[in-house]
Amino acid sequence: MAVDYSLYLVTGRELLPPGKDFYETLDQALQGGVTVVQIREKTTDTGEFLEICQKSKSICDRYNVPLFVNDRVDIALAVGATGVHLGQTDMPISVARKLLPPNTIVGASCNNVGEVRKALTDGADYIGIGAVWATNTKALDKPLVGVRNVGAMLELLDGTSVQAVAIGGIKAHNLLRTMYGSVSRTGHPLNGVAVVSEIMASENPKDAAARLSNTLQTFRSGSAIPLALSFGTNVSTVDKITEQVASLMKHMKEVNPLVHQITNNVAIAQSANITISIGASPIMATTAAEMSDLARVCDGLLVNIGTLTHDAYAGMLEAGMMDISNIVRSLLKAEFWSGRSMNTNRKPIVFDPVGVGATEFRKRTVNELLNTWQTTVIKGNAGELAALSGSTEVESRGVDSVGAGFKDPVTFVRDLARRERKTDYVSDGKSVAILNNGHQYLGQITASGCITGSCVAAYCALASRIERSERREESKLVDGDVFVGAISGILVLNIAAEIAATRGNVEGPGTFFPALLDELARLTPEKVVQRVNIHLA
Ligand code: 3NM
Ligand code: MG
Repeated sequence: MAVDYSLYLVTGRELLPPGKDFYETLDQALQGGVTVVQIREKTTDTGEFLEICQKSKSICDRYNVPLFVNDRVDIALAVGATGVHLGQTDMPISVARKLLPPNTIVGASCNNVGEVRKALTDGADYIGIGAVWATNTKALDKPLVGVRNVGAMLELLDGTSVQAVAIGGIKAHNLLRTMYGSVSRTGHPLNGVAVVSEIMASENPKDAAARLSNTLQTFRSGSAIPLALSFGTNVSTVDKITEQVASLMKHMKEVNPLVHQITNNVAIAQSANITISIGASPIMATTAAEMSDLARVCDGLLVNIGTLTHDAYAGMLEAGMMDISNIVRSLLKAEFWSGRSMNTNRKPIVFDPVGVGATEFRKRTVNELLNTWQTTVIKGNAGELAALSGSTEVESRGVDSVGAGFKDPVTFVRDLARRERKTDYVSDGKSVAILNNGHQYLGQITASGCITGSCVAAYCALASRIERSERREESKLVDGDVFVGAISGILVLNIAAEIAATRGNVEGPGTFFPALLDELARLTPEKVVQRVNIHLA
């Protein structure tokens, strides 16, 4: 029997809300779109476990949905289950195979690449990869996998027919991140996700299942994008990009987006000043306790890890979570009710992993942040992007990238963007825009990378504000185009730098910075159109 692993319900009777009946919950979950059910009982006696499986099987049969049994090969055999799921300390796969009828599906829990290799050797039909996120449903005795580490496990399944689901803490609000973030370098996606509490603990299991099922369809259709921002951009030519950049610029001062920036001590004042100069408003708050309030009023978030402290890190985690859950929740709600064009309340997160290669603490922190929320744009120098993607091609010294850079930056950036599903400097995973404006003085002042991040965040915030306003038509933007937003931020800064550097009174980096503020404040779309130097790869 071919099993559809898309939405895999693992039962947990102990999680039912008070007064809820198990079988009714199961039935409703199936109505909502669960595609496979595993009965999991950890403390139930054999007789009762058997009875639960028999009754559950007759319900699943009505929906033509296969039933698997956790751990107990004898019970699977007794009820004629389609499959069994075996943990690492359960019966070995080879022994279970001998006992079970041929064609019984056998799944294995895997926490790391070693366990995946073993499951392949032992002949598992599918693997459950977990725990991907933190969960209270099961006491975990192994480290969290983290969404960014799922891909390396999936890659081992290339060329086999072994299926894979992720498990652990998967909820409606992190499902898109789970799916996009898990795709391997080779393009191998998850076949589905397994959940316990998101459905079992719900007052309305049918809706809970339907929400997950809809989100999976959205992922598979490729139509929606983690934040419904940017991917699938229609930008095809340099002229079109330039036109959109100019259009965004025209709106900046009147829209005046509020850009929340958690940035480093070196850059705070520069970033705030630059943000004002380009026509946006900065707020530079770092404390976790104020993040939920800020997420409501701000139009975009910049997270820059330049002088990372434990406090700032707590704020970053919290801020991103707030944003992401607002965004994804509204996306899902709208998606649920009214199809595709529901892009309300989307807020971009721009992430600047400054010096990520420099210390273990930064590496760990960045990994954790990227395992927690979905950023919209990653901005980094070559060394940072290399460290982020595990490449050793470019090295960093402290926060600076050294050497000649990537041999093939276009391919590198496109691949990274595809894997992380973010816009980059500047790629959406399809097009790569190569921006050639700028001036060497930018490299001679501190925080020029950080202020680039501020400009990118401001323009992404603007793009997402415009996209959900009545200015949309006139702006000529395609859906919430953060690809163009990112390009605009970089272009505006680099072109203002070119103009500032050639002013008569600018003699070097010291006089350059105030001139840069001046030129940013009076930069016009016309000047940008005149000087723009982009090509597409
Ligand atoms: N197995 P929830 S995590 C049953 O890591 C189970 O193998 C896990 O529950 C593993 O969806 C887990 O409520 C519990 O977080 C998942
Ligand atoms: Mg077990």
